[in-house]
Amino acid sequence: MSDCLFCKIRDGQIPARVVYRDEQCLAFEDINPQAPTHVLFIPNKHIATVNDITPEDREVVGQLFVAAAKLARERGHADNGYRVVMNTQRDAGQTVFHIHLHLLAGRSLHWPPG
Ligand code: DGP
Repeated sequence: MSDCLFCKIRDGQIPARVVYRDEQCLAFEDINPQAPTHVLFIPNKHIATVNDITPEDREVVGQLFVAAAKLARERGHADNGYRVVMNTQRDAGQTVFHIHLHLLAGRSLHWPPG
């Protein structure tokens, strides 16, 4: 997947402000933050959309949530709250086709999102 932007960030070919890394996933600051905390959690494995997640991806997808909750706790967002969201395909606004869990926090978040 040499054309994938997030694979290039994973491989260090494109710079990003990395805030977390483990054997299964990587997290970095969103380039266009929509909240005081806006971090993207990606699996190291290239998975294009939620539609492409298979049963064998259960662990790595679960790890995205474990890592996001850990960072949210570390940044003091656990009590006030935060949002984790994975946009899927065009109508949801997915623009990068390597799944990523958005962690948004640090302000009051509206529901439903636009
Ligand atoms: P989505 O719309 O759900 O596909 O979110 C893609 C996010 O990726 C969007 O919030 C902006 C972010 N993004 C796009 N290009 C870059 C980049 O080169 N670096 C970083 N750090 N984030 C990016």
